[in-house]
Amino acid sequence: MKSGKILASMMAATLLATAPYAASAQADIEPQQTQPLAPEAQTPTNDTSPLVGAGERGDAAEGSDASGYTPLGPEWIKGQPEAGAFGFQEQYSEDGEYALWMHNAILLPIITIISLFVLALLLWVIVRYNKKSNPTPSRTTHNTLIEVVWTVVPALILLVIAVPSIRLLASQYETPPEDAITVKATGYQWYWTYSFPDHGEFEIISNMMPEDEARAKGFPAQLEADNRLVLPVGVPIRLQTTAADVIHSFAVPSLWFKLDAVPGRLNERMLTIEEPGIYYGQCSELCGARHAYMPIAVEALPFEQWQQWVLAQGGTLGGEEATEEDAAVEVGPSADDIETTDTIEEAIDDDLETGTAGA
Ligand SMILES: [Cu+2]
Repeated sequence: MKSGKILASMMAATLLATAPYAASAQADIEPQQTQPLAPEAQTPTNDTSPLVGAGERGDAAEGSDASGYTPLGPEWIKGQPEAGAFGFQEQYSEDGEYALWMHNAILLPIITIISLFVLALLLWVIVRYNKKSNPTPSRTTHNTLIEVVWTVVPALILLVIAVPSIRLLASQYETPPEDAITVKATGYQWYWTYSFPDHGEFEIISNMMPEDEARAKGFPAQLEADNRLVLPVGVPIRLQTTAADVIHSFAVPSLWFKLDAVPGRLNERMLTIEEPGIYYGQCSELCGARHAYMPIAVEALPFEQWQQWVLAQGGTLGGEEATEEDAAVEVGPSADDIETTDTIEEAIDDDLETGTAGA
């Protein structure tokens, strides 16, 4: 009777242990092709890429004709949940690939071996040492060798897990280089805005694309956005998150990215996307009635094409230098003024007279 109970609880524990790996697939998404794209399709250019015509998604690409930016079509979808899928989505960032490797090559084998070993031990005890087959049990209480083994072996297993785990943790906290491209994602009830402070401070408002429209265009319903977050491929991105009302969370599974967006606070993580494509995510912090309807659609483009997109949105390519120069002129006396006059106060007075200060 008792052994049956133990067995039942073990089965339950095994089921619980494997449950989190089940992907949260959306029921209404058509299974998409998972095959890697043909080599010529890996780098979309205006000549060879199967791009959607500008007119087909005019809402997502205002002024696309002049700038040459056209949103990528459904054949570029790389990161999205799939119906019936099991495990992680394919990874398109260095951290993601490493984490997936760690999960598949280290964690899963260790978990499997330990589970089978404990199961075998339990079965052995149940069969060999039950009351019927072993009526007079041994009274042994200590065995030094076994005690040393069951202390040292688990410690070594933990060590084997700790090394790649700490490496991954450190890599995820790596500070972006100074020239990384800054993007600020702000969560609202219930949509996202993306602003580019180093590129003219333009802002993209990204709402969920209506489901019928998304289906008609071949995009996954409830995951596609009317305006995507367009990012460059192969360069470090400083992705910052914040929120305007309640806590949201910016999460894109296939880019191994999840960062809470907290009102009054700026969180930051580096992201480098390896391939052009479309990667879907969702708000991952319960934020209210329409929490499920504020998807994240990331479109990764080669650097030059991303620049074209920036220009199409009214942004600038000058980066920080240009904005710093502008700021210097507006805010106060320039370095030249200070050199040719005696004091800073005088320089400010000069500027006030000529109307260049405090503009
Ligand atoms: Cu949210």
